[in-house]
Amino acid sequence: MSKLQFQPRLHRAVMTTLLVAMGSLGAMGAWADAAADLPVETAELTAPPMVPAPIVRKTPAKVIVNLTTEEVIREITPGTKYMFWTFGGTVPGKMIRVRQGDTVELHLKNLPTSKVPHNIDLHAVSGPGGGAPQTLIAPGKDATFTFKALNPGLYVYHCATAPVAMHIANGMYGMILVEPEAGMAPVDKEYYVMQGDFYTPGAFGAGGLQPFDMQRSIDENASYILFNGASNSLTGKNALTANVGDKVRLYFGSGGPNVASNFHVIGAIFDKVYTEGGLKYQEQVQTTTVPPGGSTIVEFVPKVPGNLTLVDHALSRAFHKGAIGIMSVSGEEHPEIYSKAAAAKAEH
Ligand SMILES: [Cu+2]
Repeated sequence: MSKLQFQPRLHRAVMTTLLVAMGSLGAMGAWADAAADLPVETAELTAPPMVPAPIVRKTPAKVIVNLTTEEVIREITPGTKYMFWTFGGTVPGKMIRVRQGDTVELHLKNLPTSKVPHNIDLHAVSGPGGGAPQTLIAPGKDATFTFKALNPGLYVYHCATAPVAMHIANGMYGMILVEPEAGMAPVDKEYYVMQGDFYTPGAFGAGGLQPFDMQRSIDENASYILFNGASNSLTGKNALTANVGDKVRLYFGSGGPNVASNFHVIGAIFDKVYTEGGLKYQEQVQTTTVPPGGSTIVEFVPKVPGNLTLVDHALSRAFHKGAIGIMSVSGEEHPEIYSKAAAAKAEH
């Protein structure tokens, strides 16, 4: 009788062994069943510097992400054009926001106007290639794969088609934010910025339509180092905006392919830096390093009105290769914090 009592457990053990033996097929079947019960929603994707709205859901969902790969000619700096390869037509590509525990069904379509195949490797994926093998598609084709967003954090995604460094150098990167289950603290302003290095035969601002220069990429001798794919993407009418006292959060990534960023905002101190895009933060930071294929989340509060300046603090990059952006801050003066009057008095 005692043996009979053990039978159900034995049965479960055999079943478990069978499932393991069946490998990914069995596991995927069970997972697909579980995912089938989830509510389905389509992800809001945003072009930089905008960020998808925070997730208010408290439970997992199946999230459909529709991305395209597009090859577009656009100004890299006023007067000079470049053939960018993109996710969704922008550099960086569209930002994705999901919640830890979500099942993501990613649809990638390579537009018929493309000249070459593309795919996607998302660093938020646990699995070989991050989705790249499943999504390698010729122009005019599409592909789908599914992954579970197991780990919270801010993750880079990029094209992983050979030559990979060339696809990335042409602008094929973006970011996916996986919010922790508990959500993220609300802030007043969120922006999406990525740094990337670009390689052309002509020097910065040489004019015309500049092609990709493979040798300069191999030599890591960038002609342009840019925020959001153009020297003026965050300046003039494109400047970021905030008000005095706003809690500002920047989702900042480095697409590379080769150059790490030394990210700094002139005129502000980061209250928090979620180092390398993870969950732990450092406080009171002036400059943070972001490796290619890595990210950071920084938070700060502008204290007085005026322009804050985003730079790679390897400053030749900011002032000679384009890695510069502006955040225009509006609001009341606070002379007890920063006094312009003191300078004016000194002149008298
Ligand atoms: Cu590509």
